[in-house]
Amino acid sequence: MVSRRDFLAGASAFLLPQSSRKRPDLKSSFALSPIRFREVAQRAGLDFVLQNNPTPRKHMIETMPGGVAALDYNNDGRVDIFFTNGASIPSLEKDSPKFFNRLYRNDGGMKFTDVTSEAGVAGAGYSMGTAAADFNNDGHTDLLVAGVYRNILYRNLGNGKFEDVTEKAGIKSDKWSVAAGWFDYDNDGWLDLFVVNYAHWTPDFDRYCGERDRNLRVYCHPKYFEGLPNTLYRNRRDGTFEDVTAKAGIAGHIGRGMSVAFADYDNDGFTDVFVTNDNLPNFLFHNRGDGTFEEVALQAGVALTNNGLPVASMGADFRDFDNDGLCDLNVTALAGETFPLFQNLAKGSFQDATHKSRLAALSTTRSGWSNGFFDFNNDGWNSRILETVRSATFRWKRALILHARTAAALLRILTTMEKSTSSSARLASRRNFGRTSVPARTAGSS
Ligand SMILES: [Ca+2]
Ligand SMILES: [Ca+2]
Ligand SMILES: [Ca+2]
Ligand SMILES: [Ca+2]
Repeated sequence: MVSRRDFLAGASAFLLPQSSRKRPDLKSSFALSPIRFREVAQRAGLDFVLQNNPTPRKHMIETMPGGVAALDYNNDGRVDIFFTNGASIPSLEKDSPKFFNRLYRNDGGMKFTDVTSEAGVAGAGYSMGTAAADFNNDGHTDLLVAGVYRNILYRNLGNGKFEDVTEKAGIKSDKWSVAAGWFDYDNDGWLDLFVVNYAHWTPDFDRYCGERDRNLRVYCHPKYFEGLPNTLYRNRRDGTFEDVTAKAGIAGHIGRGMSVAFADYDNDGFTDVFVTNDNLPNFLFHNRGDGTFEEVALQAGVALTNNGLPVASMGADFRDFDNDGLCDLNVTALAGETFPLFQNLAKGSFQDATHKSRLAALSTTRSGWSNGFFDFNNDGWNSRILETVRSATFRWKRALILHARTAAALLRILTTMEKSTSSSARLASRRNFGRTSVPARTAGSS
């Protein structure tokens, strides 16, 4: 492990004149094993295909799904996979099995079985994100599905089946929700629920965007959609929730939320909340520890990139990529905007390290949704995986970006990766990491 100072010296070494350049420590990089993935989804029985149901009217919701959660719903020690799915438009009903959300049971040996029907989680409505966690502390992982005017809370009954307890729990479905996450904001040992809302939209929204003369209709820019506040539910510990959005200081902040990530970035013992906003400044809700939050993204340096402009922020991960004990932030955005990396400098402030880390150059041609820091080669340093989509064609593509100990090692690895990514870096599943999946008890803090 090296300090942040050492990392910064290494990361910026190639920008410095030779005389002041530190000799990079290459030992760890030589020991790195190659990272290889094989696509096994079909063979494993993971045949889910997302039905976002694109229409000629180019409804904004069509661009937003889907979500995925990795959870062990039957407590057999094997991680199962849940996918969310779209619906018919304008009815927003799952009027065909092709629109069902899907739960795949992991049977071991890289084989999965579709158990959607028997588990009772086919769902309703146009679903977007999902978040899995044991909200009632009974040892069985429950599921929250966020969607367009339809959020669903499933209680895991412990016998392979789920019960829809949305109404009983007091979870409202009066907004277009895109994502959600579970975290314990009041440290009472019971998980509370944060729901990310996007914007006002109804199937009647029919603004024409594009060029009528050429009959070229495109999805409207987010600026035409009035944003929404997010929602915070406090767990009452009796199976019901209290909407504390206003009381906690969340309601006054209007954004176009895309995803949420949690971490105690200032190490004060209370979990804080980061929300990406589409073409609006991001939110960092600092947990005051008294049941309320203050929005501090601008002063912390994570609302905008260094050029002072908001970007189409989508996925977020809030973890410590440089192993200095402080949680950092990475965000995905559209091609030309880069995937901003905000490095935690302690005392509540971050610096935009997107260019310094070379992530700017690597990400500027890509559009990304999901992202996460993971240590793929077990060297103690988080590599980074991005699920990227070419904005023009919506063809899914994935990229791996390694974080290495020094600039020299980083450059060497990146050169190799750039050559090999397209041919050999294949993920184990079709949608391995969802931007809205929060399978951990407190996501982003590990
Ligand atoms: Ca399992
Ligand atoms: Ca439970
Ligand atoms: Ca709680
Ligand atoms: Ca905190």
